Amino acid sequence: MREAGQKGADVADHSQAYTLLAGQLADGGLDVEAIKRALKAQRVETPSWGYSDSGTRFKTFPWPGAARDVREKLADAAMVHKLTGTCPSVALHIPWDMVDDWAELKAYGESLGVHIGAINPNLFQDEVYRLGSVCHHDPAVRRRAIEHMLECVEIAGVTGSTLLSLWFADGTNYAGQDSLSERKHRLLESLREVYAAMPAEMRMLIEYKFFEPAFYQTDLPDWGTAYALALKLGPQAQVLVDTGHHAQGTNIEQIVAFLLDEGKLGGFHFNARKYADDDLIVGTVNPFELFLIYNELVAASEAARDVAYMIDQSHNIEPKVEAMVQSVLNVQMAYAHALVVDRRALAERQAAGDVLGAHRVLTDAFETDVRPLLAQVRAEMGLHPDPIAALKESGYEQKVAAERGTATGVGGGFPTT
Ligand code: RM4
Ligand code: MN
Ligand code: MN
Repeated sequence: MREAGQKGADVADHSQAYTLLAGQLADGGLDVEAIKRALKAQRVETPSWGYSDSGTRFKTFPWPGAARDVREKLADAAMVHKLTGTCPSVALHIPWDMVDDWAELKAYGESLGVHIGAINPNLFQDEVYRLGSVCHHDPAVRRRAIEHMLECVEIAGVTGSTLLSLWFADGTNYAGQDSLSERKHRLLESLREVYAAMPAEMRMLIEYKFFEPAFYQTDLPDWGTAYALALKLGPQAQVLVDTGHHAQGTNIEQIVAFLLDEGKLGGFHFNARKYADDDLIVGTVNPFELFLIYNELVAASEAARDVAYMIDQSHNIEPKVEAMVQSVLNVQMAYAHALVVDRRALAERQAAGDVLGAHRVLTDAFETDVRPLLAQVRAEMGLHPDPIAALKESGYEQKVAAERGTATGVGGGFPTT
């Protein structure tokens, strides 16, 4: 029996709907074959940390079959890639995913059909980082942070990763706690040393976040700060936009447009921030915003060629593999909507000063039901037109639940006594 709400992606009826849609798009002057080629070439990297048990400072609810180590995370990521055809790489977090033999892990991933993507150093969980890492007043702590990043550059060399993805928890909680300008100098000086150690093909992605864990001041609070740093460091340094790291109401697509135009948009961390910053599935609350971001990326064309698309989510109350597949589908949906924007009409309406006419070109695209197009693309890629249904039919979740079991005593960040 067909589940309610799944009709648009139904295997049996998508071809008819696709034929109708393809005709309409072609009549509107769009090249449907080119749109399908673009969708088939879309890539989204999934994060190792999205497959394991994670929670909040209140509670971590263990999920049956959640990945317990990096090999199981790679296996889950490979399953997501098998279902979507879009996710051949996996971001790692060091030391969460630390192994002795990186060449062996790389080969293991490849045997499953995935490769290792961005390397994310962890600069916030060691005891010494209580007052920060690269901005810390003590040079010995900064040294430790720098050495860890250099170690990550080396790991990336062995795994074949070309992205060093940096997020710092650095900041202060009280006015006067530390010198704001000195912290700025320490940050730049530390990053310069890491930048100098990177091979030519590697890029440093600098992530910003406007609050948390420090609440008075954050050393990298916004895109402008990250951009200024990237400019000083050089062409291999770029900005990473995490969609969850802005104040409510921020116009993220404008930031995207600016950075793209300056050649400084390195990549994305996709998620939805209704929760706090990066725990909810991208596109679940604000699909229009995600569409507008993709609209800028499609409009930028070649200038968006090297942008890295990554998911940064920690799933707390939902099935992890299904959550990741859903995230990828939402990103594909945003891209498909952006690809059906009538760009000629948009330019015409803009040139005519037609405020609402131009706006309607965008809403027309956003309101187009592109599900038959995506189903057709998947069918042409040899995939199930409905990856969620395929996941459920595969029995994968039951299989890993039986094999891996359910963790006990995962707790949460608050003391229990
Ligand atoms: C941060 C940021 C980083 C992520 C950490 C765990 O808020 O989004 O990208 O790695 O959380
Ligand atoms: Mn992030
Ligand atoms: Mn975050």
